[in-house]
Amino acid sequence: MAMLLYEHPLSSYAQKVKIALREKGVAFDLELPESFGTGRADGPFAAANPRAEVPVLIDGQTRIFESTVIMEYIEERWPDPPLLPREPGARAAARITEDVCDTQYEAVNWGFGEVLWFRRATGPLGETLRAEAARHTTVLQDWLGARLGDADWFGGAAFGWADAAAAPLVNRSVHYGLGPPPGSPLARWHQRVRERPSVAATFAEFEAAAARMAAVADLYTTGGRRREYRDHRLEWMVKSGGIEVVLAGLRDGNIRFPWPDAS
Ligand SMILES: N[C@@H](CCC(=O)N[C@@H](CS)C(=O)NCC(=O)O)C(=O)O
Repeated sequence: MAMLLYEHPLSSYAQKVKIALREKGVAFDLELPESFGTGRADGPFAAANPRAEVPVLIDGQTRIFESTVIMEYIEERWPDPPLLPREPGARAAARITEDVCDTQYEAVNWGFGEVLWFRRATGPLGETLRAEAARHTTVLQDWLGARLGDADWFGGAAFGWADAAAAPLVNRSVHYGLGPPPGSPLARWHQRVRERPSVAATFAEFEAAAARMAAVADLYTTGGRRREYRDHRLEWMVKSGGIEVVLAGLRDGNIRFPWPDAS
């Protein structure tokens, strides 16, 4: 039986995992959980991940959540072709790039989406949050660009772990009009990475879902679903001046905090 990946095509964490599976040539089915975005504790998705977050990988009896843990599992279960380099220092460097992408960078993209797609803030506050996201994006892209240097890939000569982790983040910035300066090493890397079949397929799913976003965005602000405010995302919203957004979401009942929930 093929493996199942619970995912959302817009999730950078899910995209990272799909790129890894496709690089390995492993077959898998995709499913957007019916309860996604509700935090509901019923159904097979929540049974596999009490945090009710995607991605979740189901491989027979093995059920794994947390995208980095899933990446480790994929690398260990299908070692060829390897995504992590061999040398310990290079492996650590790849993991650091992934960690910053998963935490600080993802939070900035998420915050921009809260304003653009979910209209959590309009007027001056909306402008402030967009400006902060743009400023932080530049800082993070400069950091990534310095790590890339003149190499083709983050690990040097071969595509690998850090490329899979960074691709969804930089691509989303490009989608938002916040891409790296044209002609810069990071912009050239983005051109290169999007050509890889594993990445091209994953980005095509992202684009299709992004085009549908305007139609479904209201679900998240009318209380039909409760968007999760967690960790670096919540921190980004507060430090960027958006505590009002958090308070409004709590008042209107359309945000939630991570499991175990207060309610
Ligand atoms: N640390 C987790 C984060 C996963 C995560 O936050 N996923 C988001 C989608 S990008 C999610 O499922 N959120 C659930 C919700 O908003 O209800 C990982 O790396 O897998």
